[in-house]
Amino acid sequence: IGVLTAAALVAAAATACSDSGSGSGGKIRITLVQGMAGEEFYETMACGAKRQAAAMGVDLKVQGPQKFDPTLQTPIVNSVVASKPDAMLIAPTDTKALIAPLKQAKSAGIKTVLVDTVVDDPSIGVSRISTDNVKGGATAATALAKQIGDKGKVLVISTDPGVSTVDARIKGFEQEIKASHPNVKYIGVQYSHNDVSEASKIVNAALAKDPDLAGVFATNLNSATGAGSALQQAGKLGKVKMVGFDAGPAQVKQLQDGVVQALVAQLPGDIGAKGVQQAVAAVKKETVTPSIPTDATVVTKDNLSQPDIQKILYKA
Ligand code: T6T
Repeated sequence: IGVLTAAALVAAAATACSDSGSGSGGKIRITLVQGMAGEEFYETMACGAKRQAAAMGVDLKVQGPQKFDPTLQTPIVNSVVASKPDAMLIAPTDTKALIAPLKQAKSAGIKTVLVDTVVDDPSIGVSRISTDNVKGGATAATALAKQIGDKGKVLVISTDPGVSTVDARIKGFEQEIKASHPNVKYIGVQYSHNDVSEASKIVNAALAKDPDLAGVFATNLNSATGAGSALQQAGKLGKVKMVGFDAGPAQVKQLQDGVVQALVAQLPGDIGAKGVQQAVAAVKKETVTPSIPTDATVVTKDNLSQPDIQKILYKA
């Protein structure tokens, strides 16, 4: 069995991110509903899920809204429910708005695994797989405090309230600053609606209001892209330090260019792969793990070239 499994994994790796969704013929059918299509975190997650699905002989489809928006994600969930897969992996875009559609999925007998984000209803999701985002936010706070010499004003740029992951990162960040960095002043969070140019505008306005701003924590990819470009355009590189969550190609470039000093990289590919494993276990009525934490790693200019770090950077 060991030899067969290894061979299957090699074959799966060779298929990289190709779809395993053709001709289901008796296979277990799973759909992954991303938080947003075409975004590096969720595309890397899809890659991990596809590889695992190929290795397990599962039929996997991937869908996602064009924006990280519950009003766009809900109709996708409804149509997935109508297509009656055996299981669904989903990153819900809002802790409340997605409860009703996911209850429909449950009533239809579809096993649901929450990947990355969650909803405010513990009865939803046979398994929940994500980074420990509170801890990740605290890690970001420690890294930013170090960069600013443990003193000065810090601002957080997030997406929208009601997104479980980024809310948890803000919580962890705030708790850590308050608990261990008395000379760092947390001046609050502002929301960009996950829009790059909105994140830029917020940082520009913050620089005008607080010219002595010392640091910025950007809680996800688009927040970091926008915040970083505002700092760059304002000529604040090196003066205002930044830590970002996630490690897409734009963030890695920002790190190389000195726009951002540290990234907290998640393991979206692992989240996707583990999601498929849990979904298959649920469908087969095998043991399911209700909660699976995945790792987060701090990436800096100093460790960027290490092979173990290169391996975890998100795919373009
Ligand atoms: O940070 C990830 C994800 O964990 C979060 O839930 C939403 O934003 C990202 O997809 C990155 O943009």
